[in-house]
Amino acid sequence: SLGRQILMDNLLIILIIIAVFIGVGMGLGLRGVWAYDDYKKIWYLEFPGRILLNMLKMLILPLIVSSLITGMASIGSQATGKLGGAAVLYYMTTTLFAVIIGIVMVLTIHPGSEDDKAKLRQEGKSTDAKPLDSLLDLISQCFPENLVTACFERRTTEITKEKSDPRTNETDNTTYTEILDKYGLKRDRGTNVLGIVVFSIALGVVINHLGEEGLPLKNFFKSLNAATMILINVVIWFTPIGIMFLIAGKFISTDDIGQVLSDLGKYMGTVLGGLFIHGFIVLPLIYFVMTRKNPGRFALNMAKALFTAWGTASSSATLPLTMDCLVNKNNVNLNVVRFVAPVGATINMDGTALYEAVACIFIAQINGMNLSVADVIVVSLTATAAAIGAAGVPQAGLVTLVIVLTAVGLPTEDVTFILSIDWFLDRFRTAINVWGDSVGAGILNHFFRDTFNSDGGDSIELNMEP
Ligand code: DAS
Repeated sequence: SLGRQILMDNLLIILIIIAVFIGVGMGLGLRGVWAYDDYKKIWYLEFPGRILLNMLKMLILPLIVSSLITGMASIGSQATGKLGGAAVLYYMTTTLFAVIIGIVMVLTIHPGSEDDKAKLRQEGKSTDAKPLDSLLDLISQCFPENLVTACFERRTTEITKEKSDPRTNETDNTTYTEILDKYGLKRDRGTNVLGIVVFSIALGVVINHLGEEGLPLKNFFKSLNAATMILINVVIWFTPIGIMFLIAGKFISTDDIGQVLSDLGKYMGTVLGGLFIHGFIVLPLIYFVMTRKNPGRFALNMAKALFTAWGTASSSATLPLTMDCLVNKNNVNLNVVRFVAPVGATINMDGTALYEAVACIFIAQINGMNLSVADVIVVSLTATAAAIGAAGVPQAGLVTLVIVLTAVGLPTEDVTFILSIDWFLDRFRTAINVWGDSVGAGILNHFFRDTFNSDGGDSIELNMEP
């Protein structure tokens, strides 16, 4: 049955890759027949894809909670602290590398010029969101006031802009949400994953400390984790069909691809080039230097997750596949995966950070604005923060880009210029986000696997240290 298992595993990845190609082909083919704004037809076509997304999202909550609690309850708090510290160090350095690559690329290629602005011009008035408020928003998300509502709602502090007009003395109280609404961007109102992650880690650590008394809880979440994993194994088989229809729908509903390519081709090239360098050179190099293992093999084993990330444009929805590939194909220690993958999918977004830096400087270029060295530093720091704050859902990065633009005083309505192509870039940056999480798990596994046992914590003695 091992041979059959190997065949089944490869069968799925083959099906996913075929689905991606059929989806693109079907979309391009139907473009000639259907109008791009025939939303009703496209809605029907995308239906299987939406069901896939629903099923994956449905599993996220039990998966994250049970994985984190089981992981934390099994590995002891000292080890947890070390693993957590190392993980954060990895997330921060790689995200910053990504941002630096993006900035170097966009400054050398210089994809934007002032003429572009005339070409892309649209109506709109400038409004700001305060960077400090969005940082506070990030922190308050970590501590949801109500755990139950946090499971289905991302309650956020309203970010207001108070700019009084000296002539009329009127205060403009535009909220962050209003700014987003105005440009047709939807703030993610889904699960507050960050809050759930923080709570689960805390609960898991405490369960570990409780020892004997914590055992029923530990067993409960362990069994929930096992059951969720089985459900995931069933849902995963629906991935090829879902992805195929999602992609086809997207390729039809995009208006004038040729026009977008000629207006934004250089910008797209810059983002894709940066993502390529980060994903194909920097991350593999870091992996090799740290582990002395073959990054190509490691990447091939992640293929299912990477293609799903490309197909769904959501690193949260991809999480079940990411964990599956890490544990079952790359043999990463289950307890390392249980901690690193959910946290990585929530806060570690190399692709998004790179993209935000490029997009922000591109917008500066089309506005004819020369950014000072200080501005560039502000861009890199806020792009990193904005990527951490972005949820793992489609186009979240475009939403948090508003924060980066505000930080250097660029008109936030200019996000509309790059809106038309964002769905496409989103797929690539999501794949890089997932790849970054995976490489992180692989590296941390190299250093920590002996600390943790590989069978989910059974043979580890309950840790009673203070
Ligand atoms: N699509 C996102 C992700 O899931 C984030 C983004 O929009 O950049 O990783």
